Amino acid sequence: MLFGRAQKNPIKLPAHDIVDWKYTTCGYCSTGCSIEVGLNKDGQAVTGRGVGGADVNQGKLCIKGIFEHELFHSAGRGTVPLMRDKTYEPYQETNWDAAMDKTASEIKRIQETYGRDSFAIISTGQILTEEFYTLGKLARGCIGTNNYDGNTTLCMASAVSGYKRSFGSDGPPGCYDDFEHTDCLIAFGSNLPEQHPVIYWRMREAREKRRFPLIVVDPRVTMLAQFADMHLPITPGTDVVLLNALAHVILDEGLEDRAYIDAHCSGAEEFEKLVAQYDPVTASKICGIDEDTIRNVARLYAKSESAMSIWTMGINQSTHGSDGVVGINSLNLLTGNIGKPGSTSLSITGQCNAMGTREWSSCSGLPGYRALEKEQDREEIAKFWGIDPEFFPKKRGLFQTDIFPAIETGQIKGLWIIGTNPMTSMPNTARIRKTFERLEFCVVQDAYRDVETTEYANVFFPAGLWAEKNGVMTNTERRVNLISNVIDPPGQAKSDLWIFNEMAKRFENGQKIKFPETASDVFDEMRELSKGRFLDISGMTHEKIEQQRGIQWPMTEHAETGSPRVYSDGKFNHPDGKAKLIPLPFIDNNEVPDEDYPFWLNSGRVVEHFHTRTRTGKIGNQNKYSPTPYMEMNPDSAKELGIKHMTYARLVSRRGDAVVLVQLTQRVPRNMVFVPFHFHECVNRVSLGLLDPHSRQPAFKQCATRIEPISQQEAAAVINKAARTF
Ligand SMILES: Nc1nc2c(c(=O)[nH]1)N[C@H]1C(S)=C(S)[C@@H](COP(=O)(O)OP(=O)(O)OC[C@H]3O[C@@H](n4cnc5c(=O)[nH]c(N)nc54)[C@H](O)[C@@H]3O)O[C@H]1N2
Ligand SMILES: Nc1nc2c(c(=O)[nH]1)N[C@H]1C(S)=C(S)[C@@H](COP(=O)(O)OP(=O)(O)OC[C@H]3O[C@@H](n4cnc5c(=O)[nH]c(N)nc54)[C@H](O)[C@@H]3O)O[C@H]1N2
Ligand code: SF4
Ligand SMILES: [Mo]
Repeated sequence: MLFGRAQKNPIKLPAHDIVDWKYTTCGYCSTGCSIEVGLNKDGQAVTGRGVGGADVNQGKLCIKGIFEHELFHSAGRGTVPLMRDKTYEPYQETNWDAAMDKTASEIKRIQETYGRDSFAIISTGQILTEEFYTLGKLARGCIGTNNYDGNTTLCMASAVSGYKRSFGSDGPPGCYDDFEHTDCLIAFGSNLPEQHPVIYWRMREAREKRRFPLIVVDPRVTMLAQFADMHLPITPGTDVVLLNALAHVILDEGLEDRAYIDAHCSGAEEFEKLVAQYDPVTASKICGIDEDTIRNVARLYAKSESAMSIWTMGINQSTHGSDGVVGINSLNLLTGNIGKPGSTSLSITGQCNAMGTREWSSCSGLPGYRALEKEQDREEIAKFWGIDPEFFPKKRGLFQTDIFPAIETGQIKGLWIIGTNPMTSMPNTARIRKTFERLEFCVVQDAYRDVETTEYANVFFPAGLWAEKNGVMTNTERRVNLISNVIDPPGQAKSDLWIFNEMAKRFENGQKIKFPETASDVFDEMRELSKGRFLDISGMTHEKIEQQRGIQWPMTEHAETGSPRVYSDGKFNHPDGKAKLIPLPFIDNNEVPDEDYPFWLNSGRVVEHFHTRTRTGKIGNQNKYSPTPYMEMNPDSAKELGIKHMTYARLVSRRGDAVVLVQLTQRVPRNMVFVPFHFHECVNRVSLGLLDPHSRQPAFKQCATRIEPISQQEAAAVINKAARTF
């Protein structure tokens, strides 16, 4: 007879008869969890599990990783190349040669008619590093357009810009192991438990062993804020003011690490002069955090033996995004908290391979953190690729957020979109829609046929995704990990690497430059180009990476393994070897709530979904848990407007409107609503996205909105229309 749990709710694991487990790395967020996909005797991927011996996740996975193998059979995949002359015509199925020839001839026609930069390329943070490097060769070396960028401008551009300004180079200095050593952690605008669940688990494990204080700076009471010792509900867009005030207190009370500043930083005098203006009383009136809390946090941070800061989109997606990153870096420089165990300024990256594109795609320059602005870098790469250095522009072209306005004004006439869905993810999508209508030619390369951008494309290239391909990705802590080709892409879909290689053959320089067919041969080129550089990967091979379950750069040629931290010697990448303390005057340039639009509109993510839901929208449990566009709203403000829990309401801004289901919660203050951005025709119809002057990243998280009650019947009609076919 069975008793207790065994009788009540026996757990039965489905029997899958796995004959082979294949090693790979998760393709959603930047945590970089190692996964094994289980194949049955028919070679079908039927299950997945975390890899026990992997440093990053030690066997754990979040809901997205657990069900990732279901992607191989998900609805809406592209399986055949498609083509049409006019975007109002239906697509015709075609073959690769015809689709490629058409695209190459349109690129050439547009470039010959309007100039080389009139054809733009926008890529992603979600293909493999070898693919990024190859795309860079194609875009910079063969097609030769300078208007080549990626969706990382919506995501990591502020972190990149801030790291470059402070330290002289991109590249996050710390690692997850820092949680094991730190005595104090501040998280700025980062909701780890939902967005990086396994990094959160690492942090929580460390905190259970040694109870270090956790301070969360976020205008919402996020899940992370609920677990924090202190929550600082900052006024949106004012983190720079808080950071200036923290620096003010540290300097005013003599808590800074003067020896570190003297030895390793430049610009201290100007910096000190500026932060002198941001006393806690003045700052509290702007950033909404009371003066004593500012003082307490400053003292706690500066007096801790080791302290670290992490941040994500609450900082990057702001008109002060780059400044926010610089401010966080300065807080850590000021207190000597860089490059030591438990001491770091660590940007939590977003997409699985946002780091790979930063390092190797040539979007913002040339491969291996080289710059177009440097003659030596141009010459090195031209020589390595076997082309004339004069083929390269001498400074970078437009960012993604400037490419769209350039289409609007007719400067750009053709566009190739790879692995990104701006129809849903860009701010003010009504404007993006009109912009797409102005293009003479558009090609979309995506794993999914039903991605919204195909509405405006002339050609569609069906791509393989994730473990249908072979190559590496770099995670938040600079760990390069392997994705292996568990199964092949469906139908005629091909890896992005194959597509770039085939396209290169159609350009003159494509005959001169070598385009290796296998990812490991491409990786060999990258290793060669990385030798002696900050991001040295010359000691890595695909085999070593798999054996070690990911390796952190730098790893020099004869090294046994990688390096957990950079800047440990206090030597930075500016020409004088020092880090810069940069003064950050604050200018209030946001759209702020007023009488007509009385709420802050904040947006972000939920744990179940990834971005524009091309993937997670098709996976049973994930879509079941979060099936519809919704908005977090404070019960007090809802009561004033006569809006009830779980009814629909209309969100209105100066740009447009959207209909959402209302979730009443104290998680947001009375003057704010929060909407996940995963749903098409939703929050980005309303958002503004003012740009950061340094990084050109949009301030997705701040604009003003009004909430209106709506007839429930009308609302249901709007929601049904916006919903995809799945
Ligand atoms: N489940 C899931 N995980 C993901 C993703 C996903 O789509 N789904 N996407 C991945 C990607 S690409 C990214 S970039 C990351 C994003 O990861 P996160 O940045 O952690 O997620 P978000 O929800 O975009 O925003 C984080 C927080 O910023 C806060 N915020 C808003 N304005 C401000 C402000 O002015 N100051 C401060 N300090 N905070 C503010 C918001 O209230 C929100 O709670 O997640 C990655 N992981
Ligand atoms: N309001 C608001 N808007 C936001 C944000 C926000 O917080 N608020 N966050 C911004 C941020 S941080 C980000 S990163 C962006 C993300 O925005 P997008 O990049 O537009 O979002 P995704 O849905 O991830 O789009 C990736 C596309 O790549 C495809 N894909 C996946 N794997 C592969 C592959 O291997 N090859 C190819 N060719 N295609 C592939 C997917 O099917 C999908 O269509 O959104 C931004 N937009
Ligand atoms: S935490 Fe990120 S990398 Fe890990 S399983 Fe989840 S989505 Fe994948
Ligand atoms: Mo992102």
